[in-house]
Amino acid sequence: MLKSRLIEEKMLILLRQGKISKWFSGIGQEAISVGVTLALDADEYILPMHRNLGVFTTREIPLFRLFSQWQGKANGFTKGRDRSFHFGTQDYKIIGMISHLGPQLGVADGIALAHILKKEPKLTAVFSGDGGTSEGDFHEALNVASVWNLPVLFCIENNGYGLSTPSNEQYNCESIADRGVGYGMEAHVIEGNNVIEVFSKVDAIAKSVRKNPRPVLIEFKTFRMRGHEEASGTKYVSKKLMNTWAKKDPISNFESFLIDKKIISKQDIENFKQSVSSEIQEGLQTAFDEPLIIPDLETELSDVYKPFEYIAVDPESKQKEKRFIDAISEGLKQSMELHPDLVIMGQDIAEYGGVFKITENFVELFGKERVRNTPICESAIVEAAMGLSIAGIKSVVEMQFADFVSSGFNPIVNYLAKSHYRWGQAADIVVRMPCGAGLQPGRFIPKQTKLGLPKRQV
Ligand SMILES: Cc1ncc(C[n+]2csc(CCOP(=O)(O)OP(=O)(O)O)c2C)c(N)n1
Repeated sequence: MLKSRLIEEKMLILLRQGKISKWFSGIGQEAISVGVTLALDADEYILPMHRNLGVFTTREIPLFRLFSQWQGKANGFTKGRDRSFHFGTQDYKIIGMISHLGPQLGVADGIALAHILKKEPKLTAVFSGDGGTSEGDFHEALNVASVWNLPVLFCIENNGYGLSTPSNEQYNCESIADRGVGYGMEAHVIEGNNVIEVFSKVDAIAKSVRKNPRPVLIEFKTFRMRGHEEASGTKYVSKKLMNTWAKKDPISNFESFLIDKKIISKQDIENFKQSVSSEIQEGLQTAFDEPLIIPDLETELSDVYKPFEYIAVDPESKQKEKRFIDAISEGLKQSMELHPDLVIMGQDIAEYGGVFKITENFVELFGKERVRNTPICESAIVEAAMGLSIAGIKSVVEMQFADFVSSGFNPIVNYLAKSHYRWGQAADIVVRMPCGAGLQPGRFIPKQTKLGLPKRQV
């Protein structure tokens, strides 16, 4: 916790010196990031948000790499394309956020699904703030996790505000944990500023989830001690509230506890501060000394798509005519045979066979684990597909009708399309969407013809 705090204090100085451009402070909330990360095994994925520096330090990412990331240098994680926490790293099993907050929650579902499919006794932890729980992605992700019984810990840091909006303007229930009932999900409230409580309770939950996979909603009560980001200040927060929470500082309280119990001395704390400060100084120096990245067009463009080898399959000599729909079905079937872990997800695609019967009999052939009916939630399923890809499993997502892809717009354009460019993560996903003309169920632009009849615009 102290390491994370001291890094932040240094970043606030660098911000004033104009050496970094932005900072989202997690000061006062360190016990949650650190306690949750300690309760996870090192090979379990964790999906942090913008205030979770403690996740990165607890996973022991060398500091020069973090500083290099924020300086836009090559030892960072995004080749200088992003100077924030918007990156992931498979080496440390950390999957960073996209700016839109909520999509992380569905991605965690996909990673957890991969654990179930691979029969691994592992869980995934994902963070959100209280504000982020108002997004549709939150509802979709929790619902999917519950219906599919996925081992995800949904860790909600309730720090009182979403930017300037207080909790009572964000949601209208006593506690965010109360929503667990509605999702059919176990839920807990944990005192988020007490690292012993955070660690011991999350550790017990995690051990139980590994044995008996299920989603769990955990609300951590905490407080944001600084502005949303440094430029925005805290004018809208009363002094009284600030003072109350200042007394609950997770670090000073833990230090007092350790000193009272004679586990460490004041001198130990001083020594620890000294050694962390020099580690920070060294890391910063390394990052500052790194040369600037000179971008070139070829590298930029070649990182947009993950390179792959296209294997052309020549047509058979014995060709026969078939309906387009049967060709698609056969193609999918061949893919399911070629890739034994490929998963298809979509509405009504299992026993019912899909609205166009493309996946008829697929459940008999490949089983329900791989041919998955989904709730009606395009966003969460696209996000789950991303999670599967992160965990090394291919998927096909079927949009029941092409028009509904717009409900999955954000994760497609911002997660699937950009992850490889941002941090080298492939989105090994096919989004399949039937479209066509002639049925007139959707919108068209009526236009008067010479005959006065509307002419279809396709
Ligand atoms: C979809 C979306 N809308 C708006 C924003 C701008 N924004 C960034 S963080 C934030 C507040 C988030 O509040 P909360 O989830 O409670 O997390 P906290 O910042 O308090 O840790 C807002 C409004 C955003 N990133 N994404």
